[in-house]
Amino acid sequence: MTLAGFLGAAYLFADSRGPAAAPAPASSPAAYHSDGLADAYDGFRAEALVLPTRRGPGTVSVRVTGPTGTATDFQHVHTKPMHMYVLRDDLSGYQHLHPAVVDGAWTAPVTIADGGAYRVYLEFVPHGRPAGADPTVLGIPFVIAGDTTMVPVPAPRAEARSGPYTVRRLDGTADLASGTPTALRFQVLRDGRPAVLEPYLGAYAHLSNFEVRTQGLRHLHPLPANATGDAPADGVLAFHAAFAERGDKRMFLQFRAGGTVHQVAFTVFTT
Ligand SMILES: [Cu+2]
Repeated sequence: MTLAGFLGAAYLFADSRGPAAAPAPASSPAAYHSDGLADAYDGFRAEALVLPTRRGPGTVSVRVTGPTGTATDFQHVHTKPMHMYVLRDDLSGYQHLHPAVVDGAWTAPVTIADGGAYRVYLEFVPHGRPAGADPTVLGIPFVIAGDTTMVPVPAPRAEARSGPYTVRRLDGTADLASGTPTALRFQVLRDGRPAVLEPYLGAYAHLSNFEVRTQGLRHLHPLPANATGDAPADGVLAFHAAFAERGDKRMFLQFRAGGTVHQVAFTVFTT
């Protein structure tokens, strides 16, 4: 399905706050964005060789083919040629993996804790695209049989915690406007003071944003904290955000501090 087709279809569904009022903004012809809801996009196709089938330790192995055949190398973005995510359809169980190429397929160990319907997302920027271009995101669903404890998507909250760190969304639980570029800012605190952030995968923060209704992925680009590339002294991580769709988003934010990678999640509604 094309992106335009997908967006049009998505508007047929009601969300928790009633029908959508405005059409989606037209996507730029220069954008390469895709959302992981299809296994093929823009000449690239993902074919699963191995997917988890039961709870516990398993393997994901996916072959990607492109215009010139099997694709085993991409531009390095945040120091990696491929970013892989695993998520259940209730937006729980988020995992961020970095697969290695084994026998021509992107392969990573993964542990699945509970039954249910999952999706693996493959995010990459093919060679030849301009620097900073949007990634291609392909996705493949898989099912883990057995009991499933569904987790409701949490309501918007202004704070989340990981270990000794508190992350505050600086505009609290405010709704955002879809179709309007904006900035999302989070401040990482420890004992009430700005945390000392450490680079992780070549940046100070990584944020994956999923549409709750569809599970479509959009990786948000961090805004530079300052001209020097030093860690932000105020502990603030800022992201450029421009959402096409109305509805709840679930955002997974990763940062590194105290020698450990931390992960928190926020729910944000866009009107
Ligand atoms: Cu990654």
